[in-house]
Amino acid sequence: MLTFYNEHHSEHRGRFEIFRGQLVPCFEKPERADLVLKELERRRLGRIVRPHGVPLMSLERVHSPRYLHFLRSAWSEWIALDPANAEKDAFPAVWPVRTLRDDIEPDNFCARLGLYSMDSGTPFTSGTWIAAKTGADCAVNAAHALRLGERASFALTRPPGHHAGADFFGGYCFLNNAALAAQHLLDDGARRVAILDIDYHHGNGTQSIFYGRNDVLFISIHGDPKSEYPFYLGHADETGAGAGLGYNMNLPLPAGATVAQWFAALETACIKLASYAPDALVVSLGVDTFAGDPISRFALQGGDFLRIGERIAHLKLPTAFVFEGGYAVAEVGVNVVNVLEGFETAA
Ligand code: OKP
Ligand code: ZN
Repeated sequence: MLTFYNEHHSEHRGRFEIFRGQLVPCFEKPERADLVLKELERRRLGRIVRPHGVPLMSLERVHSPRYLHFLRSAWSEWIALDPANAEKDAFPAVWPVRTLRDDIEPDNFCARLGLYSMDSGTPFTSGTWIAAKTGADCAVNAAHALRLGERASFALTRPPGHHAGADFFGGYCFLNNAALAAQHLLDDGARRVAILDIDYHHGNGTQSIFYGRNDVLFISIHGDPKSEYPFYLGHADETGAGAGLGYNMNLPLPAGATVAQWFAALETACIKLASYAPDALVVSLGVDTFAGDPISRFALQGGDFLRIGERIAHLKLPTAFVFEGGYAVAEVGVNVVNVLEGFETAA
C-alpha cells in the first residue's frame, strides 16, 4: 500500500462548529490524520510519501473555476472585512434557497460564502485552502499511482471531500478528493471507474458530480438521509440521470442498523461493482460507521474493518483509498489501518 500524506492538512484547524444550537469544538480535527499516520507507521503498511503538487487545471476537471477562485481568495477577503477576523473562523449565515437567484455572484463576501456552501457546520479557516489543496494533491497522486502499476494506494487527507460539489463546500469538505481521483484515472486513460463510498454519511457531492455520467459508477452505503446528514440527498430512488441512468446506487440503512445489515449492503455493492467491471476503484473510506463514533449511528467494531478490506480486495481491482470521516479519535487509526491491512492480506 503506497500512502500519500501532506502535513499541511494540520493548517485546517477549525475552532468551533455549531451543533444543536451550541458552539462545540470541531469534530473534524488534525489529530484524526496524525493518528492514522502513526498507526500506519507502527504497522509498517508500506511507503508513505509526500505528493507532487497538481496544477489547478486538474481541480477544474471537477470544480468550477469561480468556486476555486473563491476558495483561494476567501481567507484574505474575510480578514479584509476586519483585521480582527484573523482570530475568527468564517461561517456562512445566508443561502440562496428556492426562489432566490444563484446565477449572479454577489460582491458581498458573506453572500458569496453562502452561495458556495451548503451548511454552517464547516468553518473556513486561515489554512483551509492549503490543507484542501494538498489533500487533493494526495488524492490525485494516489490515483496516478494506480496508473503506474500499484495495486493499491491510500490518500491520507483531511479535510474530507465527499460532501463537496462542483461549486460548493459543506459537511467539513471543500475539494472532492474522491471525485478528483476518479476523474484523474479517466483523464489518464481508464475507460470506466467506480467509486464506493462507505462513510456513514451519503457522499452527496460525489453523487452530484457524476450523476449524469456513465463513465463513473457511484455506490454509497450510508445512514438514511431522512434522519442523517446530509438530509437532502442519498435516497434509494436516485439512480442517475440521462446517460448516467443506472450508474448511481444508494444503499441507505436506518440509523441503528446492525453489522449484519451493513455487510449485506456491502455485498450488494460488491456484486454491482463486479458486474460494472471498472478499470479501477476509488474507495471513499470513512470509518464513522464505527459503533463509538460521536456523530453517527451504525455499529461496526474494530475487527469488522479488517473484513471490509478483505471483501474489497476480492474485487481484484486497482484500488485507491481516500480518507473521509471517522470522529472517534482514539480508534480512528486502528479502524482505518484495519481496512488497509485487511485489503493487503487478502490481495
Ligand atoms: C462529514 B463526513 C454534527 C452534525 C453533522 C456534518 C457532518 C459531516 C460529516 N455537528 N455535521 O461525511 O464524515
Ligand atoms: Zn461521514
